[in-house]
Amino acid sequence: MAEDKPLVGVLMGSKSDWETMKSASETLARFGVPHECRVLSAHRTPGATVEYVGAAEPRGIEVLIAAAGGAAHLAGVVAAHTLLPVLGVPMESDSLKGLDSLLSTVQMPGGIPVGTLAIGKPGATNAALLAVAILASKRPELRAKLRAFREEQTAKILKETLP
Ligand code: RP5
Repeated sequence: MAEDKPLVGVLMGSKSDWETMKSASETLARFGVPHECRVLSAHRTPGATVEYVGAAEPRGIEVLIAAAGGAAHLAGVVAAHTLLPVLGVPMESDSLKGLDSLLSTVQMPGGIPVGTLAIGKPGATNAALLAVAILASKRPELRAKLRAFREEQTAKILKETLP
């Protein structure tokens, strides 16, 4: 892409989320979208989280992805501090398999939206694809890449054979 400054910030509450969230980073990289990945927690680093989010838009970031698990407040806190679109990815948790993360990310009270994706890796991948779609609305070259990706995916499925 023409831009080289990050357009997407991928935040996660813990390094332990990276195994899942690297799918978001890999997907953004596949589309050539400049992005940055950071560990920032709503609970453990509240001040640094708010500071990062406040600086994101002035630095040119256009979409934020926020992943967290358990009592997952990160995406909501991020959304409370920015006008940028925030995509939430609930992490699978040991105790409740991510249902806790899903509900605490998706059930935002009216007024502060978080676009919440599926639990775990599919959500991480789809958050990146949705970020690409948001960025593509004013970048024709990215829209063409997204169309090619869909066509490739369709062709792959149609080629599947069963034993
Ligand atoms: C959340 O707690 C993180 O997003 C992570 O999914 C979960 C567990 O974190 P660790 O105890 O592995 O650091 O804040």
